[in-house]
Amino acid sequence: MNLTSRIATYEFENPLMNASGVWCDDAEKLNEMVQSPSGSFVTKSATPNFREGNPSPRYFEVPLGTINSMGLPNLGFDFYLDYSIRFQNENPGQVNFLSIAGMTLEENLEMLHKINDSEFKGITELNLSCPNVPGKPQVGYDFERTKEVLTKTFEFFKKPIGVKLPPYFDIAHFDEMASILNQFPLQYVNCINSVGNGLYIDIDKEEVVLKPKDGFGGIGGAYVKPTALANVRAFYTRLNKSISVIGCGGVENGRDVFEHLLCGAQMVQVGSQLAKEGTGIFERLLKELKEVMNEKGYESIEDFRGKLKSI
Ligand code: IRO
Repeated sequence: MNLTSRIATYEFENPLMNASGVWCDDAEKLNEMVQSPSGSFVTKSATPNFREGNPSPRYFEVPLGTINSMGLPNLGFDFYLDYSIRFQNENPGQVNFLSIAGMTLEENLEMLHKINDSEFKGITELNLSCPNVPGKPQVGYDFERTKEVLTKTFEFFKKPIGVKLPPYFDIAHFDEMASILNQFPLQYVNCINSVGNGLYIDIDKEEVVLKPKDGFGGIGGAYVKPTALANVRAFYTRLNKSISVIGCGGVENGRDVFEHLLCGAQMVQVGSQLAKEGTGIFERLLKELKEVMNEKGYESIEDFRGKLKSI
């Protein structure tokens, strides 16, 4: 069975990856991602310098998913760039995704210049949708600002790049964002980041479960799958064919992976369930995806990718 997937000029053995932020913040976890059978991996969104992030508790697991308000804790951009260059040099022909999330436009441009001038051959992911830094709204909900960030980026940036988007909930917003994205030579868009600023509460204690922001945090897992699929489908049907879609949200089993692919995703990322289960999940998901494909008589992803039917 052929699970080959492509983004830009790169080919991956299968479409599975971690979602940025999950199992990718330090060398130990990144090494586990490299060892796993996932098709690729993405690093934790980086800022130019080390960040402690928000106070704990800042992550909480519930049966239907997770809530987090990590606040962009990371080892600093240089660590993730160096790790990625070492990975590509030690694994010829393989590349990873390098995620950046500057606190300002200037910080993003500073990191993009460093990537442009480096030996990095992989794909950059510009995170426009972190919901958890107090006082910093998600760029992806500000259409004009998004256009400005992309305009400034493509004035000089020459390497493959995609954007991580927040979920949208209105057809007018799908239309407007897609028409902006279509003006730029992006390689992909990644739908979706966590559903921002949800609230999970402990009924016995009558209190919130996270310390930052009075308990408000990004929701992931089964709660968000229909929203994730809608965003993948909406952008797949609106974007230029040169812009791929990466699907992220609510993947717990092989059927969920199949659904993202059916909506048009090229790669499928796993966040909440990877955090709960560890990198062993990739072997299970690959086995389950092959079982679904087998039942349906499909031999390669291209047999069904994007072919969701309307009624
Ligand atoms: O709080 C985080 O670090 C975080 C980020 I940058 C993001 O993009 N999405 C998320 O759910 N959490």
